[in-house]
Amino acid sequence: MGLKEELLTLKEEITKNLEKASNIQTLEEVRTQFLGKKGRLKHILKTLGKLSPEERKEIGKLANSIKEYIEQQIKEKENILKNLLLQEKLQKEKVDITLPSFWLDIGASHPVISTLVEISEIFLSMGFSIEEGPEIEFEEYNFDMLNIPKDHPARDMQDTFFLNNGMLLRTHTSPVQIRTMLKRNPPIAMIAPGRVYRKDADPTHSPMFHQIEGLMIDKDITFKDLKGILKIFLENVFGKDIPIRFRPSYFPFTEPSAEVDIGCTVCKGKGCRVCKGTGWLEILGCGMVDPNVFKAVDIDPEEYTGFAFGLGIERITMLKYQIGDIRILFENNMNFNNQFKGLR
Ligand code: FA5
Repeated sequence: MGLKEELLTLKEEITKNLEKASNIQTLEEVRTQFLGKKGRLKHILKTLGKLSPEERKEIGKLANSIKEYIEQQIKEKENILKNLLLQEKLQKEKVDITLPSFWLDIGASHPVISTLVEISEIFLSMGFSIEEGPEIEFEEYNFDMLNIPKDHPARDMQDTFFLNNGMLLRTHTSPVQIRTMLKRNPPIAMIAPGRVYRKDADPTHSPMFHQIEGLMIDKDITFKDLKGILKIFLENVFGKDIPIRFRPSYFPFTEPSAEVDIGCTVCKGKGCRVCKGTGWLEILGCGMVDPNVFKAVDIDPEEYTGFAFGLGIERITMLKYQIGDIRILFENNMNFNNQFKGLR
């Protein structure tokens, strides 16, 4: 057989083999078998040297066109096979979007946090800003500058966790009053929500709880402003008809001081176990900023007046949802927590 016939047979053979190739692997085999370094075409071309120049030209041309043709065929087949493979993969990985999905448990805010956010939003809407202070606090800010000097009996009102370095876990959010007044000049209208700590543990007292502090200072702030702001706040949380009363009290950092009670949310004022038969529930402490506190932060008490208040968030949460024991708020019992899903 002459070289020309050999080439044409080779072309035919390859075409047949290509038709048969059913996957990328066999296609690769065909490629190396015919076009590779040791392939059949290379082998034939090696014998070209024995031919006359005219023949060599003609056969060379033919060999080249066959090579191009084969390469073209392999490429096309490769595309077809790759496409088939892709179709197969798509088919295998088909997602049935009509299948019912598994249930994703969506989280929710803890009731104490939703109360904290709710209260903060009420004060934000009245133009108060939010301030923050550290939970590890200087004794000076937690007590001294709030007009509670060392050895003053008022220090015993709040059983304190002291740290080895002389600092303490803040017993209330009132030191944020001091921090804010040191940082900014009046007028001031701020609230400070946060965690506080006391050596205290019973059904209504927890060693860690949350408070919100409030402070408003300007040139003509009076007790009337305090009453008005607290009334708006309490009506927003407990409803328009909630009875509110101010009872004289004592805090070293306010003068005069008051405690605010609301009509018992459980018995509606008739008297029950929760309000200990009085029909009233204590909800927060407040008063006009004591001139001694102003002096400690270098604000002139002749020029400025102000009010402050502090409330326990757990207490309000318990009254809002009629929870009898504070400890359940911190037990992470999902049966309890799940009842508050979707509240906010
Ligand atoms: C204070 O802490 C004052 N700093 C509040 C204040 C601020 C008065 C500004 C005047 C001006 P008192 O110790 O009463 O006050 O605490 C305030 C509220 O925190 C209480 O009404 C109560 O709701 C809550 N509370 C106190 N101790 C605990 C506790 N151990 N667990 C949960 N809540 C508590």
